[in-house]
Amino acid sequence: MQITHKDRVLDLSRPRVMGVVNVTPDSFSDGGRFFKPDAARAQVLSMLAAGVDIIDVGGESTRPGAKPVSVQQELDRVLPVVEMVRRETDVWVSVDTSTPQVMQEAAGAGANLINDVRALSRDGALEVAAQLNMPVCLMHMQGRPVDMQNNPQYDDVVAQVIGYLRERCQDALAAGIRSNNILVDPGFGFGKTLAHNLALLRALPLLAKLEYPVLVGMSRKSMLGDITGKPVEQRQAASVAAALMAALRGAHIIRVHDVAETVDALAVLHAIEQGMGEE
Ligand code: 7PJ
Repeated sequence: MQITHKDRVLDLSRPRVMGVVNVTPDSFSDGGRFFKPDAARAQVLSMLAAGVDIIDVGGESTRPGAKPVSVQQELDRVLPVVEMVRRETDVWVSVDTSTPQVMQEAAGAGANLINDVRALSRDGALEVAAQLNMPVCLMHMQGRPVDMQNNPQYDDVVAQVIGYLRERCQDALAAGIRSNNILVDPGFGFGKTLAHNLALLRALPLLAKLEYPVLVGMSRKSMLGDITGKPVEQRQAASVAAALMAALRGAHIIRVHDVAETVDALAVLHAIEQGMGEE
């Protein structure tokens, strides 16, 4: 499996690491540390040195209760970072947005992938993504960020999440998005209890049967706090464990904050599975 954009190819025959660069003042796990362009730049360069495969730039916080952001604000946050990464590196750049205008302008600034937690549900998003002809990640969310964690309920979380993603993939194809440009994501923590998240993690092999690359993001999320009892700044080990378990169950791209630790863990997994150091 692979994804391509223009002359870039990302081989997904082994799990790849997407590094989170939040350009928001209120994102829960970074607390806005990377809002300043210089800080974002340092963050990107250190992720690159650690072996990151994709840099994910986001200008809207989707944390429960986060303030809505205007299109102009999102552009002002995201574009300088996309431009900087493109100017200084050759790495894949993803833009974490649901806003068609941001998709379009980020693509113009050199982004290679659209990562939409709303699965291209905003007006015009499907059309813009189709016209840009770039890879798009379609994520499942129940409810909206403001209220999604108020008592989320499912009859069968696995069937409903996979069913939703299958429908969004069909809508994307109908809008003219090419099948080899589609990725899917169960949306850990987006309108889900711990039990829902764990059921989805166990069921990743079923999601992989849709035959689209699977992206997952559990890094530092409250599901890991629920399990370990630890605050967000002490969830690195739990995040790495979750990344490995997702990789073992067929995830192709793992979205993380702690790139160096995740790259090492995946290297160990790869060595075990491929054999390494044998005569
Ligand atoms: C995800 C994301 C995720 C994808 C965020 C956070 C919240 N994009 N953007 N999947 N989460 N595709 O990083 O904790 O799980 S923002």
